[in-house]
Amino acid sequence: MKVANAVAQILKKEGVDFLIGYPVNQIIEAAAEADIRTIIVRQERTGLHMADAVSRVTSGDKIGVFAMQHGPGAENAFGGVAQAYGDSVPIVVLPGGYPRRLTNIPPNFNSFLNFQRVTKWAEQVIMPDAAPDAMRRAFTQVKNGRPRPVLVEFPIDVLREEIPDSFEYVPAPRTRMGPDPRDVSRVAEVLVAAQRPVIYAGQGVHYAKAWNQLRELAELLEAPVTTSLQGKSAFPENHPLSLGSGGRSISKQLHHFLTNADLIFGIGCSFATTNYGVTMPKGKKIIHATLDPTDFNKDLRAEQVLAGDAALTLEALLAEVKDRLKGKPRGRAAGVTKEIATLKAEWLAQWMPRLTAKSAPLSPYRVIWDLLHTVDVANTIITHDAGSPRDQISPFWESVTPLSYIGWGKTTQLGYGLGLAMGAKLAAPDKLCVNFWGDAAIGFTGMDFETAARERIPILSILSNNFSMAIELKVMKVATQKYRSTDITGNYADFAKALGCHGERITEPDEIVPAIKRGIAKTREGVPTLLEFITEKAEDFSMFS
Ligand SMILES: Cc1ncc(C[n+]2csc(CCOP(=O)(O)OP(=O)(O)O)c2C)c(N)n1
Ligand SMILES: [Mg+2]
Repeated sequence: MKVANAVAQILKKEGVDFLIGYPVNQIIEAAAEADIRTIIVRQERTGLHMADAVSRVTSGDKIGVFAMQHGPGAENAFGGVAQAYGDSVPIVVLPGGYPRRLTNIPPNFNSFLNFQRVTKWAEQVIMPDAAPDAMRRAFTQVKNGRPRPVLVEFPIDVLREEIPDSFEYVPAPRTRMGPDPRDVSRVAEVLVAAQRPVIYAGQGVHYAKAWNQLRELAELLEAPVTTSLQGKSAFPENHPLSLGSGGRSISKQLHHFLTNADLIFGIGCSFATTNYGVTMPKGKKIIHATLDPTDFNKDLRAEQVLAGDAALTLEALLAEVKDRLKGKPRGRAAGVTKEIATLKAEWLAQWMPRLTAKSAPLSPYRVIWDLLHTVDVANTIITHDAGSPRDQISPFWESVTPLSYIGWGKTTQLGYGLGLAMGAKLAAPDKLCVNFWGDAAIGFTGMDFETAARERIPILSILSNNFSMAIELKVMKVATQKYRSTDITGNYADFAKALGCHGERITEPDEIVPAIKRGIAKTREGVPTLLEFITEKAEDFSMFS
């Protein structure tokens, strides 16, 4: 058979249900021949974002796969792969390549060379017979160790060549690595001794599905829990020990507890320095438990480190901590949860005028608050976008079930949220999948509403249209005043309708909830929906420094 068909057979063996792609790449045609649903997007970036969400919302059980053509397709895909790399998402990227005789000659774009720094594994297949081995290596890398994109470039002439039908392929294994037991007991000692510990959970908890173990450890230690944006929803945010998630904007209770912590225990997180994560206060004792030792002592010095899968690490710690506590809790829970509840009530009271504002243009906070109280939160998967929408929604959206919030922002590509919501809907069709974004964000990837309509991927898109790049107002004062440089415009409800979706423009506060209900009903009928809320250029965020 042809190499392209062999690759499709391998994808099938690896459990790939759909191949997201953009022509021309012979693997797309071969996948369709092998009964793998092919989903064609309107630009490579969105397709990669969709593949990304497939991996995220399944904890990597299903690996998102994307195929594109050599040259322009590969070049245009760069952003999507870089975003997945930045946020550590395991996807398989299958670019075509120039024919072998041209592949290393400028100016031809060579994916093997150019994607090295945004993948954990990149290979170019130069011999037809090497295709199964290359795919085995790629899937082994993507299913093990730190989640990150892998890439296999297939020159177009290779894809057309034959390999024996009898080629062998066994799906790549998956394994977990656990921490050194000596480190575990040292860390347990420190955790038990801490007076005001805070647990900081990252997305490693999602990939390890270690939600129950995290909760058990928190309850055992009577310690409050926060998460990174990527880890949001790893701990129920309505739990009395929850401080809500970190991000650029955060809750008052999180700020208070971090400031007063004597120990911060990071599990499944990178502690990477970022504008879009909570900054750990200086001088705190840090314990860092994560899968990839390259994150240790990188941005923060850690007192102790534990290398391993989050589930294995938490299970080992649970046993050691239980041993030390001997069934006698320290009796801190009542005090800690009361302190959290008091601060949370104060914080929400302070924000309530914004969350329930009756003004028009609408307060974006009111839109978020009404959305939160209209959808079935436990059965919704929501994601933000770059810009103000992220910082408006992330502290106030109370996630109650694992993987119900796709948080991101190690890099912050405007327009990422649409593909994430679409990929989430593909992987979890019974969930309401929502993206919350601004009018600059829709400018990047909005055309893929046509993909949502054509492919029947009924997401609910919540747009905050303030006719502005509001988050830039502070840093573009002169350009705005002289040249209106932060102004943008559009009628996005009409735009969505023109592409075959349901679209509504909402201007009045009383109309918010009815419109959301109509939108949800439309998604149930299989129609993607865009609700365009006309909002104020809000510049207030729940920030503390
Ligand atoms: C691809 C890309 N380019 C530039 C930026 C920088 N950036 C972040 S937010 C933003 C404007 C956001 O405007 P909008 O989506 O309308 O949200 P608003 O702040 O107005 O609510 C810009 C330019 C980015 N995040 N991504
Ligand atoms: Mg805007």
